[in-house]
Amino acid sequence: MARRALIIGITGQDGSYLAELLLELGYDVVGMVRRSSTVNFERIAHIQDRLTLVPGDLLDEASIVEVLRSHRPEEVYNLGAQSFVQTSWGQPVLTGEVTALGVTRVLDAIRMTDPEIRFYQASSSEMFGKVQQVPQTEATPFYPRSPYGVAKVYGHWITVNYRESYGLHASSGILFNHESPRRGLEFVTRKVTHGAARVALGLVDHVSLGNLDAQRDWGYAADFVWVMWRMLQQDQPGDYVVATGETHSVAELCELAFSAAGLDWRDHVRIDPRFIRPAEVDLLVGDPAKAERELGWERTLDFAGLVETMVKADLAALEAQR
Ligand code: NAP
Ligand code: F7E
Repeated sequence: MARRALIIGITGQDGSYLAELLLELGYDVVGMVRRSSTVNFERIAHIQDRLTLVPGDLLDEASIVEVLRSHRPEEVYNLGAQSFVQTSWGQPVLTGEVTALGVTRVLDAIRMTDPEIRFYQASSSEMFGKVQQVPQTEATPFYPRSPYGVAKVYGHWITVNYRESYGLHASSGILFNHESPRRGLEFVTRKVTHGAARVALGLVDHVSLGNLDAQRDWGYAADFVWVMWRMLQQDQPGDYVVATGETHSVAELCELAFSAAGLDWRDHVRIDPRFIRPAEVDLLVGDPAKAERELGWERTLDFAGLVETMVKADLAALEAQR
């Protein structure tokens, strides 16, 4: 009989890639989706008829219990979150309810319905924030710099705590930034690749950004979902840094993206203080040695290839709309 997995956050960037992967691996894939007044299944439309989509919300524990009782998954991937760092200053309590306490609601629902379920928590390099070590490893102390980062630290530690308190097979992937043509338009990579494509097509003449000096360890989202699945196939649960080991600035991102669209970024990027954050994470670069050794982690696309892929996808999509 096919194994069954539940993805919380299936409508998001990572949820859509993970759903594709698990279908390829022969799983029955159940996705928990929250109610909204309009359908937002764009990222999973191409596989929707192969998925079982069920209602539920990280703010409502009974709905999670009901999903677990009715669908009996063997693996649960919690990718659901208020995931945009900038929004977390404007909506800090909501971010805490969804991104932090939401994890406890899922873990508690697992503990009460079926403690044999294997659990994946989407932890984040934002937990390292004002970095205490370069590069960051599983042993680097956390120093989050936003309400989002603080909420993710809570989610991470409650996952460790339920593992140690109740013996759950609960793992935490400390994933560094990962991007794709399916990335939300508000995140800097997609904002820049989509912006460069729009400038190239004459739709706008510039993109407004904040801090161009911030450095990130950017990888390709489709590579990262494989490692989530690998964590749940281990005999023992654990915590893993997943990163490329390379860092690049927002300015370098702009240079590559605009050049892939045949443009010079200096002519089309403006600084707008609205996009400067109250507290910044200046530099992230991860050391993925443990994930490489124990999970066989490797990336398939380097940074330049990723940016070029995203620009080409944005150009093609915008041209198709004309
Ligand atoms: P994303 O595109 O923003 O997707 C977030 C998902 O969470 C969406 O499906 C969203 O549903 C869902 N969600 C939001 N609030 C919810 C609620 N109250 N109840 C149930 N579901 C809710 O994020 P992503 O980039 O795929 O990231 C996946 C996870 O990894 C997130 O937890 C994120 O914080 C974490 N993470 C991401 C990165 C990265 O670089 N991408 C790195 C480290 C960690 P709607 O579609 O209805 O909004
Ligand atoms: O910002 C700078 C900004 O919003 C990256 C989420 O997936 O990864 C993501 O969080 C950097 C920051 O991602 C703009 O100040 C400059 O330094 O793309 P971002 P993030 O904050 O790193 C982590 C790992 C997660 O877990 C999160 O869920 O780019 N930046 N100018 C800008 N950023 C944005 N968004 N917009 C700008 O105009």
